[in-house]
Amino acid sequence: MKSLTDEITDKKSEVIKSFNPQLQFSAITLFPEMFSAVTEYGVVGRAAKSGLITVKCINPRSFTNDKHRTVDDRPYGGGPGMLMKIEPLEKAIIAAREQPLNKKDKTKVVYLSPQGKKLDQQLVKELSQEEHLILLSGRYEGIDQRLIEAQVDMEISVGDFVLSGGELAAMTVIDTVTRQLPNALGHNDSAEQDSFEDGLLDHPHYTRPEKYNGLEVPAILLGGDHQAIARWRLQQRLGNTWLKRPDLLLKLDLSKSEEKLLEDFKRDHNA
Ligand code: 4GT
Repeated sequence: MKSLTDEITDKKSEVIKSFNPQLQFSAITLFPEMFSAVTEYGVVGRAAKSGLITVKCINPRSFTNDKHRTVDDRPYGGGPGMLMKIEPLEKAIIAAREQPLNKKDKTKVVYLSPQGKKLDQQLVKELSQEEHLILLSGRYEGIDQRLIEAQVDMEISVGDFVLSGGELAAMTVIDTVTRQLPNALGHNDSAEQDSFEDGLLDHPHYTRPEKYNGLEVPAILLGGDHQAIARWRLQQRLGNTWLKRPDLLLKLDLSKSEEKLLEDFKRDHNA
C-alpha cells in the first residue's frame, strides 16, 4: 500500500513535470498544420498531451507587413526557383528564442537541409539533452546563406535525398528525440530496447497465428526458455546486420560470445 504522503509526492512531481517540459520544440514553418502529424498521434502525441514536450509552430508569414504577405524572393545570380525571404524568417527565429522556461545555452537553432550532418541515433541522443530546439524548415530552393551563418547552430539532414520542404525532416527530429526522453515510452518498451541502441538491426518478430501461409513461428519462441530466446534474438540481430548492413557491423567491437553467435549464423546461412 502506498502512503498518502507518497501519493502526494507522486502527484506533485506530475504537476511540476507538466509545467516544466523536458524539451520545447519551436517549428518555424510556412505549413504549421503539417505538424499535427506528430503532435496528435502516438508516442509524441501523448508526450505533448502530458506536457513532457511542447511543440510550438511559428509561421514566418505572420512577420510580413506587405499586402501579399510575401515570404519568397528571387535568387541573386539568377536560376530557377525562389528562396525564402530573410526578414520574416529572422523575426520568426528571434520570436522563437523568446520562449520562456529554458536557459539560452540549452537552445539550439537547427536548419534541416540535405547539406547537414546526417541524423543518426547518436545525434538523436545528443539533441535530447537540449532544452529548446528551434527547427527551421525551408521551402522552395532554401534560405539565404547569411541567415545560416548568423542564426543557425547546426544543419541536419535526415538522409541523402531531396524533400519538397524541411517539415518532414523536422518532424523526424521531433519524433526520434522525443522517444529518448525518460517517460515518453510506455512501461517495458524503454528506448534502451530499441534497435540501434547498441548499433545492431532488430531481430524478426512474430505474433499469432502459429501457422500463417504455411509458415511457422520459429520453435524456440514457443518454448518459454527465456535465456535461449534472448540468445536467439541476439544472434538474429547480429546475422541481420551482417546480411543487410555490414557497414554497421564494422563500427562495432563484438564480444567473444557475440563473435561465436555470428559465426554459427553464417554457417547455418551458407548451409
Ligand atoms: C531534404 C532534406 C531536407 C529538403 C533532408 C530547403 C528547401 C531544403 C527544401 C528542403 N530536402 N530538406 N531537410 N534530406 N528540402 O534532410
